[in-house]
Amino acid sequence: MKLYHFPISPNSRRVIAVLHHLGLACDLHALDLVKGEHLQADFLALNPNHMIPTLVDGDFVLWESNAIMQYLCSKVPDNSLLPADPKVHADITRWQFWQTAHFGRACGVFIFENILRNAFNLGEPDAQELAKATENFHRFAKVLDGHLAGRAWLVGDTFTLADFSIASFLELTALAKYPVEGYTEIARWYSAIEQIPAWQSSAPAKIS
Ligand SMILES: N[C@@H](CCC(=O)N[C@@H](CS)C(=O)NCC(=O)O)C(=O)O
Repeated sequence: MKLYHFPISPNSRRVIAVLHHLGLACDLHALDLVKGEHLQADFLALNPNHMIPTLVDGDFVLWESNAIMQYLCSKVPDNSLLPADPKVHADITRWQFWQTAHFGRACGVFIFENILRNAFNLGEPDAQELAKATENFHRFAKVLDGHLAGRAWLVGDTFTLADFSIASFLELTALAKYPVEGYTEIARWYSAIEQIPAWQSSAPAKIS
């Protein structure tokens, strides 16, 4: 297998954490998004959205990080990241969809305004966009914090794809400046994620 990724991308990191946890061999191929390597014709043929992560497994090409994570789990029977029990499976999938549709979108505005604008020379952060994103962030962070109260992990009694999917955006908290103050359950849970060996080994070499 070959995974196209970008080292500081949260969407890439969660896929790499799954590869590490499951012990799956995969060639990691970093694309430099700043240089526009994802806009080259050979990559566009794999993913016309020009987005990483993108997985190639023989003649099968898969994009969308949460779908890739589930596909990787399907290669390892009885894994704890995505148990086969239909209700547990659906619960994990629910949190992954929630991340893509809601929490990740709120975080994405902070990433764009406070990190990418600077990296791509796109001018100062847009205060109006950040104000809307702040409202949205609180709306969904409250849901996450409330769900985590009294629970070690999002679903069941061990970490799953749900935890990796949502935690991946929180690694950028300091740089993206998410308004996380007061969300004590999220902070406690994220500290536990940071102790997971596959999470640690999937960290990009340096984020600054
Ligand atoms: N929903 C997608 C999002 C992927 C995504 O946003 N990738 C970004 C990097 S984190 C990207 O490749 N952006 C390049 C572009 O949009 O041209 C997923 O979960 O895989």
